Amino acid sequence: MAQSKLLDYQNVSLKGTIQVPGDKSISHRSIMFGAIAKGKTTVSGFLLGEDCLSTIECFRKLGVEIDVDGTNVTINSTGIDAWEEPKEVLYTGNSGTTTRLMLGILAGTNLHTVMTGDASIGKRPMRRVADPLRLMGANISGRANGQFTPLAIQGTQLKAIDYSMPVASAQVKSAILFAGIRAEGTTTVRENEVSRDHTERMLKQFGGKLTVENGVITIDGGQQLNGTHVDVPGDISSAAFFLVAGAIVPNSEITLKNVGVNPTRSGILEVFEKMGAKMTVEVEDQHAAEPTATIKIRTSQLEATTIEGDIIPRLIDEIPILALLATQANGKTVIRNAEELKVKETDRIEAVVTELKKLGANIEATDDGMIIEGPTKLHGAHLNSYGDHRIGMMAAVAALITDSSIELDDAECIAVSYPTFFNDVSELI
Ligand code: SPQ
Repeated sequence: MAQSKLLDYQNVSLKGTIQVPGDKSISHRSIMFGAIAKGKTTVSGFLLGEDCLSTIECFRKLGVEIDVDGTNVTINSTGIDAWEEPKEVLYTGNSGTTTRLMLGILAGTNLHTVMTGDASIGKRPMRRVADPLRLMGANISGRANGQFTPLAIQGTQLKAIDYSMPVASAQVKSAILFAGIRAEGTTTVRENEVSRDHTERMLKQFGGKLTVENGVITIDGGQQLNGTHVDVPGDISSAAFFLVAGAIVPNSEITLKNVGVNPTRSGILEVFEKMGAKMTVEVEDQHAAEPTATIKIRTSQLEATTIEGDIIPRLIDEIPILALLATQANGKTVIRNAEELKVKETDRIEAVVTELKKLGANIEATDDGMIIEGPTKLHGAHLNSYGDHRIGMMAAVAALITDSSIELDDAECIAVSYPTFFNDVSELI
């Protein structure tokens, strides 16, 4: 039975410097590429969140040697053809990224594998990945014709496809690109809206080739990848909670170091600018595989805004915390075109609206987003995380500005992406 956590932070201000943990998306991919490549891969700044540890466990079951020493990880692999057929089910925990990307990887092996995850994963749609992979010749079966886990994959020789993405999803795109590495011919993926491009960037780090032009990605099959070093930057999706906290908690001034600011992820910074946040972004190395920055944020007077269109995939995971931010902004904030939120760890439109209403926020759900009218003084309440790390952290940041404490059910789920979250909160108080 999940325990509740009392979040009692009255009259606090936040001051100081922190470095948020490694990027979740990049950490997953470092293990996947390291396991596919031949030779030794070293990773620094790896995220020790539950999701990324699930990825490591899956590859260990495939016979890949992976050593974890703090946030340094070493992968020794003799390449994908040397993986062993696992005797056990591969358990992907709460991680959509692990489940979907591994589907693309496993489809082109010569192995039979079965994958399953937790209750939340069991409800998340998998046909968005299984269907294009089937067009490549993949053998995938599962509940509701492959829509839900458990999924069984009989690996086979895949063939290239030309695929136009029906939704903006880095997971779908990445699964097809991973499959494309093993397929016969040249695979093309067409994106209408740009989604995070960590897979494309990292493939090149491992010596692979692909082209990206006007939203069209092409990759040749039969490529051999070689082990390398991956430096994982801090996760902007984790930094987002402290960016919002710094902007809405009175008398605060926070510095966040080494935050990944890949333009396909940094939509939140554009929203902060539009809302008038007192923020500076100092980019460290624009030409690194993944650019990083030091971001400073101070308590700010905020104006409402509209968040819609092609910025949505570049800040999709930040919408729960942006909704909290909007409760403190002057005017009506409208979030549109974000229906993808309904198929995350939980229905994040419903969860955000229900929980922020309990605190007294003026917020309504729409079909593809929400409308928030601010500013409102928030009060304490008993909240639910729904087992979703991002809802849990939104509740914890809200507790920094409520007039009395918040009791949060299932706060442990925060360890999925940010196991040291409460230490960092304490560090700044
Ligand atoms: O891995 P998971 O559970 O899907 O994690 C989430 C998150 O909030 O951490 C989504 F719930 O992030 C996804 C993100 O929303 C991670 C991701 C990736 O690493 O490729 C891509 C996005 O999902 P999608 O469905 O848009 O491709």
